[in-house]
Amino acid sequence: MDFRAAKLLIKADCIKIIKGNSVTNSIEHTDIVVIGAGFSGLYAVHRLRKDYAVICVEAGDGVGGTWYWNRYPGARVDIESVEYSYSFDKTLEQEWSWPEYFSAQPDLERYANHVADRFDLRKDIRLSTIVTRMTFDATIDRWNVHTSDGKHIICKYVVAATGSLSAANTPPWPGRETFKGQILHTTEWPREGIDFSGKRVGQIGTGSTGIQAAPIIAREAAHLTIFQRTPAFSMPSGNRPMDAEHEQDWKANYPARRQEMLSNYGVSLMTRPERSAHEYTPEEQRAILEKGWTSKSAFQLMLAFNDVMTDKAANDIVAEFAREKIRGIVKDPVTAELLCPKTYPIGGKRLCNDAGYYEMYNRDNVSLVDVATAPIVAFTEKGLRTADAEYELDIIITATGFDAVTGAMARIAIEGVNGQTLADKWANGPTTHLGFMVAGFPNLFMVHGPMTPGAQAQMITTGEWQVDFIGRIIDDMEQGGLSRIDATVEAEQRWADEVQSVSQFTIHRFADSWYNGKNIDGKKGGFMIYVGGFPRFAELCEEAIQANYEGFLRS
Ligand code: N01
Repeated sequence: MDFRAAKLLIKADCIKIIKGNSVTNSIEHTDIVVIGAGFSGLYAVHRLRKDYAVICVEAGDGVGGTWYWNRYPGARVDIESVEYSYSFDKTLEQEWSWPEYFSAQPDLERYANHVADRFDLRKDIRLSTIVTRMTFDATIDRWNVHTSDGKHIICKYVVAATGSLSAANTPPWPGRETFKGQILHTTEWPREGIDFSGKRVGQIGTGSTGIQAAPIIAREAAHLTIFQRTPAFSMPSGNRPMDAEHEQDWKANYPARRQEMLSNYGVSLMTRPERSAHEYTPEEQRAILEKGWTSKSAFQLMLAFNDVMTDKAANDIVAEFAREKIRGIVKDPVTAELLCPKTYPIGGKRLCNDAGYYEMYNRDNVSLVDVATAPIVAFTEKGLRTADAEYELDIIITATGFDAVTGAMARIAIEGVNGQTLADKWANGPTTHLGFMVAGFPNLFMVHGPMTPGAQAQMITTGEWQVDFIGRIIDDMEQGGLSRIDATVEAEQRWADEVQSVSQFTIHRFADSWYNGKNIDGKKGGFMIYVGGFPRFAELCEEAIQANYEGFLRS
């Protein structure tokens, strides 16, 4: 029997999977709710809508997710745009042109809007709407989804494309309301921009975001004070206008390149090293590192030797090279030394990319304040107070990152079977099966969820892969006439063991970062990113499905 014809007539035959939305007693019914219209959410709408009715709920008043919210000055991707783009439509690949190698936020947002229009996705997307609460009704295997506009949607599946870097981390210092100036978080930047001219600006945070924003703000502001807790390693981004030959080369070779990306970290065209750092003389090491530094390929430095990420001694060689670069660029030796990371390995936190970040410290209107030794304690009427001084400011920018990976999901009141909430279940750290499902929360799938490769792989391409994988699971459910899929607690434990064990082989374990939740005071849990590589991740997912849905319970 055609599976669409056989679509479920399950426990409550009034609520069957329907290929089409309906409304009864002001409750809407649909097959799938997708949360988030970022790049993965947009593709989920496109992919799943082919066979099912879909409602996508998006908090922003536009599409693009990360590239909608993060419109701070300098926001730019650190993976080549020809790669960091959708693969699902061959015509789209050919018709779209990126003006630069590493696109800036406006171009990425423009691309997201183009895709939404081109594939007519908007009709199924509800903008400016937040999912506030979700409860699973185990008697009918349906999710009740409540949204900020007072709507109640009943659906069979939820696909959460909520993003792993979407819930802002706003440090909880007292006195925020007393500050007479303006406080901005980089991920909630006003569309109309900010005029920094003549202003005394303070920026807290020197991660990827802060490092991109600061040089641009410094050019405009009267004075920029950077409050740094931990210095980051950063290398020149190598951004430049796109050249026609490079674009044509990609367009002619997309199928093979996309394949190559999936057998890698979602990126191709990186020269993979074959030899250990220890196989080279210091002079040879230096020559290789110089080449990496000027490679114009964001992370080539980390690929100088095959053991940079696994051997502390090899890593130290690269880290010292990067510190020498900082000392060579920054003229004031005290500032240069403060900017040199010494407490964790290079690559232990995600390597940053910049356009003139270190050079910026040679400007007269920029100063660096070390808030590791004298932490920020409060906002004041005039600015910020640290343990040993007060700084007068007109604008304070918090480039303080995210309650990453779990934050967006844990902030929604999600109640699974037996009334347990997801926030409670994850109170001591996230648990998932293959990063897609959480035991006790049936029919709920996550894209780029906790314990997937996340930002350790290229998010658009691997996001498409994950959406397709979820689509396959749903198709199998429908073809099999099933109503519920859940993960087992044992499978969650096995996956947690796998995630922890692969992380022990890498130097990530020596760094506190959003990868392990240690960027936020009191956040519990271990390593939240799968660093065993995307190919192995995909292989393990495939194996679970092939082994009759090992680790899943289907009924
Ligand atoms: O966030 P972060 P981000 N007092 O967590 C500091 C992606 N991304 O938004 O290191 C003082 O890295 C914090 O200090 P510390 C990319 O995956 C990509 O910059 O915790 N300081 C740190 O300096 C990236 O990894 C791109 O000691 C405080 C900063 O705030 C991820 O997003 C661009 C503090 C936060 O750095 C996150 O980057 C931008 C406190 N209480 C982002 N709390 C590209 O594609 C926090 N900090 C290029």
